[in-house]
Amino acid sequence: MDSFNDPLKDESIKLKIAIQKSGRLHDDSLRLLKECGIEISNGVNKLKSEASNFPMEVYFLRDDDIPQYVEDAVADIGFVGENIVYEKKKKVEVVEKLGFGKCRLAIAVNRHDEYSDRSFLNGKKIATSYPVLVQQFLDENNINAEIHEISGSVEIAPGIGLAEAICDLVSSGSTLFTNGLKEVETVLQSQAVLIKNYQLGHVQQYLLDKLLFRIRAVKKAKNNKYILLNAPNEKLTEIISLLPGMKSPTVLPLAIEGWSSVHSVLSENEFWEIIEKLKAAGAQGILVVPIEKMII
Ligand code: PRT
Ligand code: ZN
Repeated sequence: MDSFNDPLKDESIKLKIAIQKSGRLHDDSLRLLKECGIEISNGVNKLKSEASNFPMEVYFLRDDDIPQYVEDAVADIGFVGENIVYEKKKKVEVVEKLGFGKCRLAIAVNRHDEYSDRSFLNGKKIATSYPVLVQQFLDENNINAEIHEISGSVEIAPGIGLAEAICDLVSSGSTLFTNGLKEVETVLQSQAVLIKNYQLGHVQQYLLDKLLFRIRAVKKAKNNKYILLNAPNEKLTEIISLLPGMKSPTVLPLAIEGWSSVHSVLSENEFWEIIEKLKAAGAQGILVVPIEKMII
């Protein structure tokens, strides 16, 4: 990386990123960049914007268009749902899952249908905006069904007699429920991902690596909590054995004789279980604090 000057100092070089102009991924995309220390003015009525403190140019686009822009190198990278990436089949590389925009592409049928297995779908009409992914699912499962492509309001198709089944994105499930449908198959688990053009230049790759380093630190911090507790010294060995920590917990003496303060990091997954055990082992005054960035 010494064949060029520090790109952060060369104002003509920018990493071009495409994010959704408005919709479900817009706010979280800008929030993630902000958490990475990158300030961008809001782009609701703009097509393009620039970061004030990172060499980055932001394009605000419809999510469906983002893979094409990245394939064509109009944008170097993009934040977009996996559902769009795999449906559009553009030549882009998926680099990192971003942890927001989580949903699943699922097949649903009428709530009263007796659905015992996938063979139910044979000979049926399935309404969807995701014909490529649905066809792939049908082929993989040897199902012969007809795909009816529609661009929106997929969930009303069975009610108006357009199809016997639908395949659409689901998050809470309430849209299916209010339309008298039930979810029966998952075609794809999806979340927002960072995609990149396959032939990124050296400088762009260098800037992407910087961004990825920050994104990973933010994601790690979100999955972990900082914990502080007080413990009687005779219980320290047991309490320390319950705490994984990054290396090992920090133990500091308290002003009161015979007590110590213990500091450590816990992952979100094991959090509640370990807290219960810590209490049972004699820990007191447990404080749990969010971590902003975590670099290990
Ligand atoms: O204008 P543009 O084309 O950019 O936006 P859009 O209207 O096509 O997309 P948008 O903003 O609705 O969604 C953008 C991305 O968010 C999707 O491509 C997914 O990756 C992700 N995402 C996450 C979702 C959902 N959750 C979701 N629940 N996208 C859509 N939905 C819809 C779904 O289609 C259905 O109508 O929400 C409804 C179901 O939600 P529940 O909570 O009732 O199950
Ligand atoms: Zn869209």
